[in-house]
Amino acid sequence: MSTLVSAPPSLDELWLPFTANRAFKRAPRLLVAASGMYYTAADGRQVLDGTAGLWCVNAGHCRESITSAIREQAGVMDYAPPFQMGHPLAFELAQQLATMLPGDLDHVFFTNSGSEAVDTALKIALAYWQAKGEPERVRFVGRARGYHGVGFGGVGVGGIESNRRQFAAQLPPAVDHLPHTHDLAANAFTRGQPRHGAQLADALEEIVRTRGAHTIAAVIVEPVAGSTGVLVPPVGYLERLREICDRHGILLIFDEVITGFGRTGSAFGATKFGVAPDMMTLAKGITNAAVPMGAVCLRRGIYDAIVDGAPAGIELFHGYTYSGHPLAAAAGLATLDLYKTEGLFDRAASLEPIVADAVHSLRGSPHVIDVRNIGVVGGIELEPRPGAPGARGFETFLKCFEAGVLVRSTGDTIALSPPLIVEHEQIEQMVDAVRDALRAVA
Ligand code: PXG
Ligand code: PLP
Repeated sequence: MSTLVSAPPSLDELWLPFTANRAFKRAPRLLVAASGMYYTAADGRQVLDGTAGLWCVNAGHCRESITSAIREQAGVMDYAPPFQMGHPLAFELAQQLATMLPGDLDHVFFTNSGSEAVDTALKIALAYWQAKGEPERVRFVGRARGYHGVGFGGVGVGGIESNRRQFAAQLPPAVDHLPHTHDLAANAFTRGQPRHGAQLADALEEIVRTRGAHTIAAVIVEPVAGSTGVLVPPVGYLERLREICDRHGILLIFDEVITGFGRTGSAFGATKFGVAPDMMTLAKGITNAAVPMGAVCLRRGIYDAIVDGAPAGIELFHGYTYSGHPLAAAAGLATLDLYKTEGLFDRAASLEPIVADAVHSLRGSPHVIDVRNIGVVGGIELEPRPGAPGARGFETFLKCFEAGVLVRSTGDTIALSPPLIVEHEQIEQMVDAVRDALRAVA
């Protein structure tokens, strides 16, 4: 096999995120190029991308229109300060986004990641209630197994214990968590939305009773929980959350960092499930991951309350050096254009039954205790190996990578979330790789 790029001189200095660094450095997996549906590994092998990178390369890799937009902008203006200054592309991208957003979301605050978008949305919620004259609304409600990135705010509202444990002493204290909606006994092997579990939203009523609605600023949930193992919302669940939030005047934030930009077979999770949030966090697919970017989208009323409610001067004491970075804005505009011209969200919708058939064909394979799907997402949950949770999932990921298919393991769930340009045969190839791997792992 030809080596495209010489191995890096040393693996020692770099500390990889969310990685078992010692094991990785003993047996590194390096990617050196990408195009369309494929990565090229350092040993020259082509690897079919079953995960769109990390749920983010929704239009496929190295798309020419995005690449050239970035290249062009890099030669025109590399950077402009976003504090007390601006540049046209950021405004243009906000405006383009606003035309796509569901409900009455029509204002946009740019960040550089999903984590920053989440922390920003939480701060906006606090600022909003202060502006509205209800400064005692400071509590947040998240959900067990929720993932909202790695900022202190996002970990605080997040519900993944392993992400919280090391930092528990300093996490925001005024947070309650709803129960998660995963119910194997009632819903295993459901295609699409599970039938049972809408009533789990009623836990919010219980939190309201305990804490008082007047203390709760916002509820934040992922429409479909991705990182935690592909948890699709039960029929009626999001509607009920919306209704309870409305009844008590609580802001509802959808974290659409994964579900945004076609992943569920619709532009957003909000449009897929027909439930409009008050704020939405985006990242990943906003630039097809070619330049880091995130965003908070919100109703005009929230923006107006904070901006009009403030005395002259700065209204929100928050922002990033790279908010609305010119290269990210250029990439974002080219990306939204590509989604539109290629009809990728409609394509995702038409792929949903094909993905569903493919992943549900794994029912009956060794270790499989559940299969879940929505849009261009499949989740295959494995029975954990006794005493070694996550090991079977991770070994399945390794076997698939050896076989030339990139899948993601999160605990003992295998997640498939390919770019929305995926062909039918490639979906089969991914599922076959998982099937073969499951026969091989102990
Ligand atoms: N919210 C949600 C719902 C996410 O899925 C973030 C916030 C944080 O975004 P940043 O850009 O700060 O990473 C995410 C990120 C996985 C995986 O394999 C998922 C994410 C990131 C890395 C891996 O499930 N989601
Ligand atoms: N730390 C220091 C010392 C800084 O000066 C800044 C920004 O000016 C930051 C952190 C925040 O960096 P960013 O705006 O890229 O999030």
